[in-house]
Amino acid sequence: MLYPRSSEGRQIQSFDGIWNFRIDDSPTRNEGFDQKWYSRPLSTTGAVIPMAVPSSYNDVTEDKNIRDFVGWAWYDREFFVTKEWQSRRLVLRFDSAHYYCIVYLNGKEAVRHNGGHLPFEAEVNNMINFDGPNNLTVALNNTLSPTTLPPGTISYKADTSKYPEGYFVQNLQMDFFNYAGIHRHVRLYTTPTTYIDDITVTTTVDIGSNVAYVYYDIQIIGNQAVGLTVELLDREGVIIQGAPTSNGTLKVMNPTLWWPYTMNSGIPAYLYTLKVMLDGSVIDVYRLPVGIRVVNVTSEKFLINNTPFYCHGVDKHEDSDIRGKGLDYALIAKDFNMLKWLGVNCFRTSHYPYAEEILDQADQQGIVVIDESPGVGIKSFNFDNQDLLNHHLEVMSEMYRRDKNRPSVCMWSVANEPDSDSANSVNYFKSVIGHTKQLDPTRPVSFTSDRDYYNDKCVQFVDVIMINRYYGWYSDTGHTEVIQRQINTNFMEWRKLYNKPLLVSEFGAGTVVGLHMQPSVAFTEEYQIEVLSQYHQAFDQHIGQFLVGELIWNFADFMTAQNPTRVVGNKKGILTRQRQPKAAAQLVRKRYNSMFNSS
Ligand code: BDP
Repeated sequence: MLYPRSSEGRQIQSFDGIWNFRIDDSPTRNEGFDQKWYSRPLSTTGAVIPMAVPSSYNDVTEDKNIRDFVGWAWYDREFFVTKEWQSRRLVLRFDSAHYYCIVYLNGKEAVRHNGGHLPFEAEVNNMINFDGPNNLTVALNNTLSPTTLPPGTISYKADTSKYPEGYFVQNLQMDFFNYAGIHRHVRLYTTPTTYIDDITVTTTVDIGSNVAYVYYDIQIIGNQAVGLTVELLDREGVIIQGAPTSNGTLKVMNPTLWWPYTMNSGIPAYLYTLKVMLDGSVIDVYRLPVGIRVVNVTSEKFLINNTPFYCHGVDKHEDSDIRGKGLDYALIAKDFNMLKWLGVNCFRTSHYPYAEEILDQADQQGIVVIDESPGVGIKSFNFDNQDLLNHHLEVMSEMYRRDKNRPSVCMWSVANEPDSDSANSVNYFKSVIGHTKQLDPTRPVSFTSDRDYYNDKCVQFVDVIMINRYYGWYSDTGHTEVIQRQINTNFMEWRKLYNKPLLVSEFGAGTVVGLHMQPSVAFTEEYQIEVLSQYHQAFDQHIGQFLVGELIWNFADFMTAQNPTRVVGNKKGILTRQRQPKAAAQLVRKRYNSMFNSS
């Protein structure tokens, strides 16, 4: 699915702004559908409040019922469309809405989508009113169930001596707040009626002879007889290569490769543009950024353009004050500034695919991305659920379709910490990893395991072993002196069984900013420094061998559900939730900046 970009043939209208909003907390929790709230302005159905789009709705108001709401939330707004667009194809696109979403336009269903982190769109020409206002209504349900990703359950509390009638709680199987809302942009965009529907680009590089090949495949919908031209432009807009066919190979002599910004091997993050034109540019034009690079994995190394890449990275979350998981350009810019300040060259989109605007920055700034699906917290009781597996396969297809052309995306992670030691996990992961490899033979595939070398049954399917380890935190709390020994032992044991590179995809310690103690105690800034230093010393013994990276849990503090082990959220950030450094950030900054050019 192509990201909406304006061009000579395409225009965009944004629906970002303040919408009307209400939750359906009626006794049936279904009043909205029973009374057809979508058939009239939401403000005529009862009290509405202003709500920002994009944003999570949870932290925008002072109302606990809204913050903790589980069920259907409703949004609507009015918009107009110029008559000049009458002859164009009109597409309504949601970049993401969490979780299950039904969209109505002027009272009729336009599209529905299952899944909280990926875009969906619909052609809406027949539904638009060009002679007056249009009403756009969204019904959004954030309930996590055994067939959602992440999965969750609802427990009904039947004992009326303890709980009121109909009382229920949502049990999350993941460690982050289940923020809900229209999280990313909503847009109406135009294309011509014969249009470029999809572009797939892969690249290979022959380093020895300094030649690259750009393979492209273009889907056109409409008049297939239309003339098509493809041009590859360099950064200055100079045409490097061209072709008149919808699929083929462009040979690039002396290519400028896409490199992570820390690799001293050329211009960082160089992007070409693939310009696709239908009938000259009279009908449709689309410009796709293209980075020429190749990713390979050997038994010991993670190679970008045949050069070993060591990931000095962090795990992240889409999370901040007030807006929750809502897209915010200031936050994106700040996060990338802090990533660069820390010297980070890689992050994992823990635990769901991030906004396209975030990946744009990774492409443009040369930061490697491990693109993770929302398959977090899959338990043994989930694996036999065929509907969940089908949904997971569908989500991988949607992720691939959205992110396949991004040079920054160098590996797929299909899940985080599943019960990969249970017997029924094997078929599940064989299927999900197999499906992902079939979609994309050009990138390695993995998942993060918190199980061990002796009981994990699914690491056999991955290209790079990713392990999450909390020595000195969840085990031997307070004992940083055992971390190096435990890491070394564990590494060697994985190595004995598998001849694959290893990446530590999580390690860290909870730290409340401003808490100090000498000697250190868990949750103080001193303790976080001690924990990270011990891991660093252990890692240093294996860099250059089979260890291909380290990802600190976490870039910044983030919100979770309320829980006695969480102090207003998870505090393992090396930055606060407001992106200010804790003391450990200085340690990481020093280490990561000293690793430049060697990775
Ligand atoms: C890991 C999870 C991550 C948690 C982290 C923690 O992958 O989502 O936030 O532990 O407990 O197991 O801090």
